[in-house]
Amino acid sequence: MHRENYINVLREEIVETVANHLTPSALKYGYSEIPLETNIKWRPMVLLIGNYSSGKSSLINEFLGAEIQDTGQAPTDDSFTVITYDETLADDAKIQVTEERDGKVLLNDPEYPFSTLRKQGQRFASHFRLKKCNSPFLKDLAIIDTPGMLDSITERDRGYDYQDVIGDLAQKAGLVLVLFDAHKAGTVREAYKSIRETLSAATFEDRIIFVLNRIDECTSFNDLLRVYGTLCWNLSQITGRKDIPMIRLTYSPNAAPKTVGAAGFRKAEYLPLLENQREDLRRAILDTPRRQLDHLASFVEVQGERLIHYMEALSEYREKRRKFRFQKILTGVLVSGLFGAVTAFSVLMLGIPDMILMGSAAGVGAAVFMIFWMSVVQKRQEAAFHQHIQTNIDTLTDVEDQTRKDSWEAVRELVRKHLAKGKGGYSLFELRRDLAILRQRTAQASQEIREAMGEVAALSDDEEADFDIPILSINEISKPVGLGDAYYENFRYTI
Ligand SMILES: Nc1nc2c(ncn2[C@@H]2O[C@H](COP(=O)(O)OP(=O)(O)OP(=O)(O)O)[C@@H](O)[C@H]2O)c(=O)[nH]1
Ligand SMILES: [Mg+2]
Repeated sequence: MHRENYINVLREEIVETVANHLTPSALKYGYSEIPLETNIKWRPMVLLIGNYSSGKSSLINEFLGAEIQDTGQAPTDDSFTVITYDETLADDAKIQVTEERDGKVLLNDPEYPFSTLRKQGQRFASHFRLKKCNSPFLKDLAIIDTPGMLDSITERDRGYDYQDVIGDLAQKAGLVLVLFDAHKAGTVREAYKSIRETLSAATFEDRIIFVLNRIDECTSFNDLLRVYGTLCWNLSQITGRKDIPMIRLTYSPNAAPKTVGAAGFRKAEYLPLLENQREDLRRAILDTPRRQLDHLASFVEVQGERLIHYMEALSEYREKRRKFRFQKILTGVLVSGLFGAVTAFSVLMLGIPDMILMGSAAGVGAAVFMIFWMSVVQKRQEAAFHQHIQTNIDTLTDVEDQTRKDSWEAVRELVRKHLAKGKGGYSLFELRRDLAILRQRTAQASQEIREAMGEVAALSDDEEADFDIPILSINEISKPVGLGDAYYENFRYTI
């Protein structure tokens, strides 16, 4: 089996591992409302964002080898288009759009990872679509073209939360290309917000590539340097980084003559020197499936770590609550006993020295007091305890090192929210058992994934990989022990 296939099989197996071994506990204990694999289950995605008319659609057409997306000088396309592979046509068929589906299908079909965007409403659904295309470029990935960013537009004009959608898609994407054009190297407002806030929250620096596009339109090499300098300055201001992020310089040869006018078009002499940049960009895009494997491997480790930390905190809460309850009940029993004794003594003081009567009075007195204790005092104390823990949530965990600090930071609010909601419908015993299983499975999965990743790194492009299916032996354990059939049948996904 070749490297690409090995990567694909491994990707599917990592997703399966998440679905089988992390998701059941994540859903059961309220760590997540949707299956954890929702964002990673589909093919690797490359997201293109950027100013309007920065040449996003033209560059996509360039890579796909056909006019798949509409292009034009004015803000042309106000839709999000997911372009994916269609393998049904013969290899030598002309590259074309083979099927189009509208947003509603895309948002509701569980095959696709876009159900999280349903909350954006009707306006968004009508600006979201899928195109299938037989370009070989798409064999192992999908591309998402987006509406150009503008200065004047507001959320109300768009009718959905544009930044939220970009953030959601960036989170799912293995690579995000941020395009600027030579005319608008000073960034527009929406682009500023996307880079400064949305992308930094949704993805990682190493998944973002900045591209200065349409460089053929610079009038001279000097002009190109000025534009490049302006963009570097703007980007360092936006990102707040001292080092300048790597910027690829490119253009779409097929679009270029159209804009300048075939007669007036003269290929600038610096362009041939920069052709390799588009090739680098093409390679970076095609490398997304492999890069995404790294992301998936760390996804399993990070989510595993966080989920374990989350469940540990819940377990600590239950443990504390059990001790507290036991102490208070014991106090109740002692006080009730005392109350019974006082009742018996009162009977004696009334001048009735009858042992049976005194004993009955003590029993009734103690029982009445205990009922009062359990129904009033105990309840109040438990409510106060519950409240106390929520305001002192950090007492539920030790954060002995930076990794633990980071994972606690990520789950602290989730724990608080979960406790605020109430009971949870599981026992401490179950929680501990599931936690022990999860610890063991996460360790095994991380170890096996690391070994398989080592295998990928050692393989060259045309080398045959020698391996058994499944690559990860953890997938032979298909259902987590302890979360049995009843759990799967009774559980309702709350997407
Ligand atoms: N000279 C030149 N023109 C380009 C290049 N890329 C795109 N164009 C032209 O610029 C215009 C806008 O290109 P699009 O690809 O539609 O840009 P976009 O970023 O998709 O625009 P929106 O979808 O409206 O945000 C079109 O007229 C293209 O022909 C390029 O590299 N060089
Ligand atoms: Mg476009």
